[in-house]
Amino acid sequence: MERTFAIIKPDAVERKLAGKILDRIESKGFNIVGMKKIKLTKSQAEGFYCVHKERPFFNDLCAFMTRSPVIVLCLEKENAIADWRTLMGATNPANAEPGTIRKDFAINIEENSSHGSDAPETAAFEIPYFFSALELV
Ligand code: 3AN
Repeated sequence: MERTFAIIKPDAVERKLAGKILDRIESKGFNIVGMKKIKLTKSQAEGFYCVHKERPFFNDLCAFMTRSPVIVLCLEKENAIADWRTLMGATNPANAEPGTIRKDFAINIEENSSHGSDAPETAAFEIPYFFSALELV
């Protein structure tokens, strides 16, 4: 079994798409081992996205991620990291496969409805950034 970290981003929570996204997650066989709704502070968003701090979209991305609540998740299944990225689709919804979350729900490359760890090392940073061991059940 593998664990990954996921976010239902502000654009999706605002449009009340959380239930539809959670339904897709459970329908694909993921166990939700951690879940909470939080409103990120600026410093929390900047710390989470620190790998992108030199990118031109960094400030806009942090402003977007802090404008309203998100739902953070720890998901578990075999091959969870790759399978969650497949279910999300490409970063830019214009390039996402039909039937993916980003194709169906995302607004644009920034407001793209969901986040997922891209590698085991990323998941190992991102999961404990938001969850204590006691919150993963
Ligand atoms: P992914 O979320 O698919 O792993 P990353 O890690 O490259 O993509 O980017 C992190 C987040 O930064 C994306 N989910 C998206 O919200 C935003 N982002 C990425 N590339 C751009 C871009 N060219 N312009 C605006 N925002 C972007």
